[in-house]
Amino acid sequence: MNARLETIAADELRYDWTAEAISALFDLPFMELMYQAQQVHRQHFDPNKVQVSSLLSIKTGKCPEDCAYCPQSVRHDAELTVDPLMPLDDVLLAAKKAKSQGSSRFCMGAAWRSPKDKDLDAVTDMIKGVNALGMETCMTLGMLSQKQTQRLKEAGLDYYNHNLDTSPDFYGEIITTRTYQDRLDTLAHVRDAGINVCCGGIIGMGESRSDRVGLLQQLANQPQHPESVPINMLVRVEGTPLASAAELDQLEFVRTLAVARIMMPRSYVRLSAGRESMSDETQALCFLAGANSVFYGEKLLTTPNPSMDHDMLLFEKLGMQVMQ
Ligand code: SAM
Ligand code: DTB
Ligand code: SF4
Repeated sequence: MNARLETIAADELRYDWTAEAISALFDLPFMELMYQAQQVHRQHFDPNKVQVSSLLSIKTGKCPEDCAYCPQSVRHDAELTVDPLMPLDDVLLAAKKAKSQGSSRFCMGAAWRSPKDKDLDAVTDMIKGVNALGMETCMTLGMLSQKQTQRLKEAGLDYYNHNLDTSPDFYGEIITTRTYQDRLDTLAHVRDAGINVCCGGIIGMGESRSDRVGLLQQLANQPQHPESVPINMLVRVEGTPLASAAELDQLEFVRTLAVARIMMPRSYVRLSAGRESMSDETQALCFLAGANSVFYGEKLLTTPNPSMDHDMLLFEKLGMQVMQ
């Protein structure tokens, strides 16, 4: 076993990652990095299995926040069909369909800065209804107070998605309407309520490699590693400030996934937004780097995702099976 991997194995589940140690992983020759990531991956997961979740936007657009990447911000002029909070029956219909198509987790997203208490009455009904179908539930609703996370937990919520998005240093270039600390506070409330944490970020927003290092450092040095780590490749949406961001080298994206896998060995690392513009070959490298979860279904929240037929063919070509 190579010396660096021995260190990783011995110190498994580290929460004290330094920027230097993370940079050293990024700097490894590509083949070496992939080899190490694959070895760590195989210690904890079946390398031929992929977890799939379906996404539904339950409230779309007119968000007061100014996230530079997001088509749902009221401050940008992306083309978008604005929709108020979806009725319960429509949500359950979409969840049933997702279940029949093979998804075991149903993720519901709302374009809110944070939910109001009356919004929570409606979403707790959605959680109960989706759980009753025998599916895991995930929600992403913006910032939450401690009391609100307790309500979600009591309703049976399995996962809450709240991303850090980027490094603390680069954050101010992307969002000005809420702070990094606001995000960390919400994550602490989610964790304290006993809800599984889904937390990751976006790559390709014009950040430097040291920002990618900073993001992963923040993710891995939380009191517990997030159970699920979505790594999104920026979807450049017309009308948003990042519409013409420079395209990131896809191998740098693969490296980011590999480093995330090594740093958070037991977490599900999700190859999230951005698959629509990736070749099958790039996605195969992402799985080799240790990604073992994807969003499944033609649409993310508002932007396209690969068709289910395409994904099934890809999994078949790679000999991968969907986790039940
Ligand atoms: N409004 C809530 C919030 O921001 O917490 C929940 C929904 S928000 C759309 C969920 C996540 O989607 C964001 O944190 C961001 O990481 C991701 N996202 C949004 N737009 C994206 C884009 N154009 N490309 C990649 N990821 C994106
Ligand atoms: C996450 O990290 N990625 C998903 C999910 N969490 C909610 C959202 C991706 C959104 C991409 C842009 C859109 O479709 O609006
Ligand atoms: Fe609103 Fe979430 Fe989009 Fe930011 S990412 S503008 S908070 S919907």
